[in-house]
Amino acid sequence: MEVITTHNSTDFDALSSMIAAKILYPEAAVLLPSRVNPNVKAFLSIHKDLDIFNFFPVEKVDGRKVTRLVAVDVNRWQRLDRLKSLSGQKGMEIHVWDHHAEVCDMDASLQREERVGACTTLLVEEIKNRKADISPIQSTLFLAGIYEDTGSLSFPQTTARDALAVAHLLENHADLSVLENFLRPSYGPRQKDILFSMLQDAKRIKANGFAISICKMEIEGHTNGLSLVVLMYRDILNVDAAFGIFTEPGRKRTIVIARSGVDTMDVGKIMRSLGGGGHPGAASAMLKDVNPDAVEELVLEMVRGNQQSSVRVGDLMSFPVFTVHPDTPMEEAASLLKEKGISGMPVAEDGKLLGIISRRDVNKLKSPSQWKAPVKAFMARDVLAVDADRSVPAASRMLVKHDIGRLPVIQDGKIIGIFTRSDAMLYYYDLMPE
Ligand SMILES: [Mn+2]
Repeated sequence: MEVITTHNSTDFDALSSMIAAKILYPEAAVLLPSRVNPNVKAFLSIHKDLDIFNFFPVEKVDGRKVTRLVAVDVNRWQRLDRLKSLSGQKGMEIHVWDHHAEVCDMDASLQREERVGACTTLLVEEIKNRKADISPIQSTLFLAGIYEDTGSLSFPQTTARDALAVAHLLENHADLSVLENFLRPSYGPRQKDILFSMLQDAKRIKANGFAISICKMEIEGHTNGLSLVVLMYRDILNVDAAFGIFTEPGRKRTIVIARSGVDTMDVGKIMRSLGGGGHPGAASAMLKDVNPDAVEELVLEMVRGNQQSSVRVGDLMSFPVFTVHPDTPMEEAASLLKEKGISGMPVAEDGKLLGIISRRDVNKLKSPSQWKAPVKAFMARDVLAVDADRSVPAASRMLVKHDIGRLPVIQDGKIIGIFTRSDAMLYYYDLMPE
């Protein structure tokens, strides 16, 4: 048995990716997750009599008989509904079609993961390559998938490929007026109440150069359309990013919804570190048994620290820094270099950087009198240094440009640390200390 499935909380891109995958894998059974977004549910309730929406009941799937799993718009086991048990299954082939930034944890033999605006785009491209037919209703659904994930081709992650896929769907008679009715997610009195009470105690916070707002709220029971509410909240407050932390007391669940309007703040990354997922501009996470205050702290911490572009040299430098006084005799400096196993060290007086003395300078010494002479006679005086507030990429560029291994770090005219190549590596490989 072959199966096609997608992520829980199924949106239009996920649904349309499954229906498109069915064209590519005609023998496969399509499994609809149990949680489906409200607009998708509304669409399905009207179209369910159509053959293409003939879903196979998940509970009737005998896991041991699944020979191939086709996962679309998802690449992590934890986001699948009721199929996690398939994860260790021997002899089962996995195909992944996805456009998320998460690292795939499914052991796939075919992996089509590309950074396009919608997963549907990848499948429509393949359908087009194979010259397979698409009915008007399929075209309409696929268009809904691409439009939903790209904000009708307006979100920053939209690519030319999404637009070309849209063109192909319009040629195949996708119906724009049908979309009109289903793409607008539900915003009703309940959503309005939530939005208004969020606005009542709304706070703008400056963090890491971003204006953000985090709103904590208790809500009774499951509520649809919270992502739209957070989006509207962000728009009204006019902040770079907004986070809604909604706790359902009875169900002991906390849902965190994040919306960012600037490409320098990747909320997908932040939500992934909370165990959720999403895109740079729109993401969410579901947490159990957590204190909302702690979640708020965590989000704030990540906004402050996890955004690479804003890590400062002062955050990564090595310190305290070992310096020598300008009057130190060269022989003493030489043995210090040897003892510490370093190739150079800053020369400073009262914290003020005067120069750098290196092994190269030591190697130039000839007469015994030179060994007794002070460091200041031999040190290099034109020393490059970096301000503690500079960004790490800027400091790294200095290391590369001048082909040097270390830069003294200066704050208020005093040397406070040293920024080395290995500090730079730490940053680029995302090995930031927790
Ligand atoms: Mn998607």
